Amino acid sequence: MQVYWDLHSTRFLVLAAAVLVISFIFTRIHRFLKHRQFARLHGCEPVTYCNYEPFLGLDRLYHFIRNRWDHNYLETSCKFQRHFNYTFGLKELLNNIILTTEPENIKTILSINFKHYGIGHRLEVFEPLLGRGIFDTDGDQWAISRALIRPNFTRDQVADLTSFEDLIQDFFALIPRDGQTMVDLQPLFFRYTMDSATEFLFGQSVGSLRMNESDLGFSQAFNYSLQSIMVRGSLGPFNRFYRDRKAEECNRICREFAQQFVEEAIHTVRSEKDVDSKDPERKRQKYIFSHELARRTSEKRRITDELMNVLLAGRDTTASMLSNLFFMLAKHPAVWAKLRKEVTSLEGRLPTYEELRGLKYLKCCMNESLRLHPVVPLNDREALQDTVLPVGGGKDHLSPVFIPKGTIVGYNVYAMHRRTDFYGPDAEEFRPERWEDGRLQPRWEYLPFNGGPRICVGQQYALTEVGYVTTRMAQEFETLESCDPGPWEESLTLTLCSRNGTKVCVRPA
Ligand code: HEM
Ligand SMILES: *[C@@H]1O[C@H](CO)[C@@H](O)[C@H](O)[C@H]1NC(C)=O
Ligand SMILES: *[C@@H]1O[C@H](CO)[C@@H](O)[C@H](O)[C@H]1NC(C)=O
Ligand SMILES: *[C@@H]1O[C@H](CO)[C@@H](O)[C@H](O)[C@H]1NC(C)=O
Ligand SMILES: *[C@@H]1O[C@H](CO)[C@@H](O)[C@H](O)[C@H]1NC(C)=O
Ligand SMILES: *[C@@H]1O[C@H](CO)[C@@H](O)[C@H](O)[C@H]1NC(C)=O
Ligand SMILES: CC(=O)N[C@H]1CO[C@H](CO)[C@@H](O)[C@@H]1O
Repeated sequence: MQVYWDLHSTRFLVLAAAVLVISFIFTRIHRFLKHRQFARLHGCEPVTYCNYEPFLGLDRLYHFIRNRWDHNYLETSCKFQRHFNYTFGLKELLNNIILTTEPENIKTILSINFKHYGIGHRLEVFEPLLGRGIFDTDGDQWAISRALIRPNFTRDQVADLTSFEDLIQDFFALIPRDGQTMVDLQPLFFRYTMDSATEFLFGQSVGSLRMNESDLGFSQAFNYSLQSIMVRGSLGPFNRFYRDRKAEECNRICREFAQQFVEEAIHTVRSEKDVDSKDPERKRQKYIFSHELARRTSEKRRITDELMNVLLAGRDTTASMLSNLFFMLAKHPAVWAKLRKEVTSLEGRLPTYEELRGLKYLKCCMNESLRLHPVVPLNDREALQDTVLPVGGGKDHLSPVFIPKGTIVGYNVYAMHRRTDFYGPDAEEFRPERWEDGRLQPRWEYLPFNGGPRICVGQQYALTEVGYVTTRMAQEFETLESCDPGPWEESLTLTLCSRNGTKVCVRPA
């Protein structure tokens, strides 16, 4: 009896296993044929893979880690992109990744076939700090966030320069003026943008420029939370095994800090309603983002999430741009002199929004900074369905490329901004003049703020802030000298900034 049973169950198991294996093979074959048919239909040709070791791609993985370590990851990526004619495949552990620097492909990902791609892989990493909002969700949820936020970045709110000026005074107070003492502007820019962002979003600045470095509570917690996001992001699929208690604590501090302003906003907006009905001619008050959100939803969690999302998207980016720009300005005295000459048109007055927009050379410098050092240098999307990129396949790299569902497609803005076929043989040089007289009118080959439906909502805000700080610096300081003997080096965290900070000496006018 016993023997009969054993035989019977063994037979059953073997049979079950066989069915499983066969169905697995069958689905694989089915998928392969389906893919091949789809690829043929669209005239796709395979891309070149850059790995020598074709199974797990360990050779490339090793090089990437090493380049990160040597702080020349982006520089190396340019050579690589050029060598592989700007579109190629990469095997990384069990994933197939497609990397591209081709404007036509990027336009397809971000605009033409926008719906074929998502950022689902981002949510997992960002959610503990951000919750779910505009920056880390997809599909309908993202569209709702975008509609909630978008209308409130109009000219009127961006054009209010008084809070930028208040902070400039705090900022100037921290800069030694003898022309000899070295100051690192980079941490000051990070404090400046933290103060301006919290003022704009919460209605009250955290005042980090006025504090001693030892009590930058919120800023430090936020800083640590971002670092932890970066570590988790770089672990890929293994990130769920990563536990960082200090980061959890910092996330809690940041969110509770924001929550207190959300309570206040909801309260203010409620009491406003009572007043409003009596006084329809309510005079225009200072613009506060959290109040604007509270007028449109009373869900506290939603407001908190959106505030954290916009803070993350807007703060480090703007500070990084300032530190990259000033690193290069300090290395190019002639450019600084030309900027100073341009702002003399203000005759020492504070600029208005219109006057700021009229400073042409300033705009050239900002464009050039974002070209050479795009603050978001690398980005990616995940294919949500089988789809096609227009170029990069085949021997001539000109055929369409098949992108199966689930593939990560990475695009390299840094390398694209340095392509000599778009920007000429001096593409590696900082030369704002190349933008003068509208000579360059790039489209998808220039992408500091992304493009398509997910284009940066804070672009005008950021350019106004950076333009304002630069103009005021140019009015205030005659000389701006670099105290850094070396060239600019990359520091690649969530954003791209100068590894050695922005060390300068300044002398007042
Ligand atoms: C120099 C400064 C800035 C740069 C270079 C920059 C760049 C970018 C880029 C490249 C994206 C696209 C990210 C992606 O989809 O993967 C983005 C999105 C975004 N940016 Fe900016 N940004 C800057 C400043 C700001 C500021 C100041 C704000 C807000 C006050 C802001 C708010 C946002 C938001 C909310 C998104 C998400 C939009 C969406 O996904 O629909 N950004 N930004
Ligand atoms: C890139 O294109 C050029 C010119 O079309 C060709 O000579 C070269 O072999 C290509 N490189 C690769 C890696 O295929
Ligand atoms: C900052 O520190 C100095 C001495 O280190 C102290 O005199 C000053 O009161 C502190 N300021 C604040 C705002 O804590
Ligand atoms: C934020 O983190 C960076 C990178 O870890 C560190 O260098 C910097 O000093 C930190 N800034 C503050 C204000 O804590
Ligand atoms: C800066 O770049 C933008 C975006 O490509 C372009 O439209 C604008 O004309 C440029 N500004 C100048 C002064 O060249
Ligand atoms: C960074 O700045 C310090 C201080 O000015 C300088 O001694 C050092 O050489 C710089 N490092 C690089 C790589 O330029
Ligand atoms: C100040 C301001 O422009 N607020 C706007 C925010 O968005 C909503 C919805 O479009 C508008 O009604 C507000 O006027």
